[in-house]
Amino acid sequence: MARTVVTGAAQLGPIARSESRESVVARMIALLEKAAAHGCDLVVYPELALTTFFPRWFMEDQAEVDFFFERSMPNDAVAPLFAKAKALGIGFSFGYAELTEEHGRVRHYNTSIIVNKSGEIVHRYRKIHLPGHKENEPWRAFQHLEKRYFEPGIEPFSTADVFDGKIGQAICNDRRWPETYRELALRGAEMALIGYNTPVHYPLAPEHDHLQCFHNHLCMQAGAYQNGMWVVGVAKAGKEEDCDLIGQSCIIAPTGEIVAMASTLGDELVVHDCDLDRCTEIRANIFNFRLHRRPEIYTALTAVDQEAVG
Ligand code: CDT
Repeated sequence: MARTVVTGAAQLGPIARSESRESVVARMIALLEKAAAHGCDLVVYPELALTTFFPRWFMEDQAEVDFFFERSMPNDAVAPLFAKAKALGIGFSFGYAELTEEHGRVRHYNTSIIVNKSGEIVHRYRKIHLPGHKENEPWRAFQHLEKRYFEPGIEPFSTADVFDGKIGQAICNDRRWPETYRELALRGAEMALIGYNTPVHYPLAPEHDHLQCFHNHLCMQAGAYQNGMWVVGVAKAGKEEDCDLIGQSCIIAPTGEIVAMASTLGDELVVHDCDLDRCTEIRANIFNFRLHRRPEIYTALTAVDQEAVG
C-alpha cells in the first residue's frame, strides 16, 4: 500500500512588525482549516512564522531582540494552533526564534519543529547555515542580522519517524547548500520540510535580484532529484514592512518536478498527495547511493581545513 502523506504547503503573507503572535496564529489556523478540507495529514509553515522577519533591523537592546523569541514551545500564543491541529488530526511544522538555556547559558536559535497528529513535538531542528552579518551595515536597504541574533545549530541534520515515513527539516539558507539534502538523504529522509524568508533584493549582488525565484526553485529541485526525496519549500512572502519577500512556495517530487506551487504572495495553501514510496524511483536507480556513490574519493567534502585541500 502506498505511503501517501497529503501535504499542504501553507505560505504566509507578510507579517507586520506590530502584528501580534495571536493574530498570526489565527491566520495559521485559517490555513489549517483549509488543509483539513483537503484531507491533509501534514501542513508546513515558513521559517520564523510567528513574527515579522526581525533580523532586518539592527537592535542594540537585547530585550528588544528577545521580544521576538519564544521561551517555551508550545506556549500560550501557539496553544490554539496545537489544539486545533490535534482536533483535526493534522500534523504540522513551523519555524520560530528559540530562546533557551543550556548549561546555565542563554542560547538563541533559529528553530523549526515537527508536531505529529497527536500534538506532540517529535522533531526539532536548529538552523545550521546562518546567512547575513553581525554588525550594523547602514548602507544596506535593510539588514540581515541572523549572524548577530542567532547561534548556528550544532546538531547534525536528522529525521523523525512520523507520517509513516522519515521526515527531515532544514531552514531557508540551508536549502542553497547541497550538503543539506545529501546529509538528510544519507540519514534516510524521504521528505525535507524547508521554510524560508527570502528578500528579492540581495544587497551584496543586486545584479542577481531578478534571479531570486529561479535560484529558489533551482536549489530545491536539484536537492530533491539528486537525493530522491520530496521537498516542501514554504515562503513567508510579499511586502513585509519595506522588504519584498519572494513567494513560490512549492512541493517538489523526488524526480525534481514541481507538483504544486503557490501563485500569490499572501496566505495561501497548496496541496499534493506525496507518496513517500516514490523516493525509490530515484534511489533504486540513477542515484542508488550504495551502488554508485564513491565517498572514499570525496575527501575534500568533510575536510575542515579547506585551504589544505584546495
Ligand atoms: N532567511 C534566510 O536564510 N534568508 C536568506 C537570504 C539571503 S542571505 C542574506 C536566504 O538564503 O534565502
